Amino acid sequence: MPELKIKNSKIRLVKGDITELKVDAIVNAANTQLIMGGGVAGAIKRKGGPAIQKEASEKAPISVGEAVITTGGELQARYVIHAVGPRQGEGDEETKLKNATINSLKLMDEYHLKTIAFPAISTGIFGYPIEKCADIMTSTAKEYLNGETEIEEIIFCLFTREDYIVFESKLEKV
Ligand code: AR6
Repeated sequence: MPELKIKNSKIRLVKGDITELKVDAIVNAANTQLIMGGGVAGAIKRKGGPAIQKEASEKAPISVGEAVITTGGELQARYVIHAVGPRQGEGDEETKLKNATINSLKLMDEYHLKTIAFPAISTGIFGYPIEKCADIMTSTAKEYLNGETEIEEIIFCLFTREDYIVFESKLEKV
């Protein structure tokens, strides 16, 4: 079940490269310094050009669980939301990942944006388990869409088939 309808909105799963998506905003799995390294950030930097890092640096540093918005540069997406997830083992990971997700969604409403795509934040270089990430991010998205929001679609873009399957099973249960 790759799609879940909630009120007037939906949550959808996509397998592939988040930088290819034509949505209002894609989410970057960022760090507190907002310095774009490898993983999703590296792909965004390569495809989106230098304007994104330049604007992000002006807003740094931020705390774990926070998010900021910048231009999408040369990407198909109009904006990039830089959300900082926790590193595995630093403590309070669940709350921090939940906050990173909520704060990204709040920025969407502040900017009156309708479609957003998230990667599986923290599950690459930061080493957080994909099952827990899927659990937290899908339930947070569902909770948010049940409230007052202008968001029409939340996409979770998973890079591998294995990660996609984990998200699919969690979405069925939320
Ligand atoms: N599209 C979608 N998902 C992707 C892509 C892509 N193009 N590339 C990787 N993933 P990561 P983190 C998946 O490491 O763990 C950077 O250096 C990947 O398989 O991007 O939060 C930043 O600058 C994994 O499931 O983010 C930070 O310092 C997920 O995206 C740090 O890494 C997240 O992996 C953030 O680490």
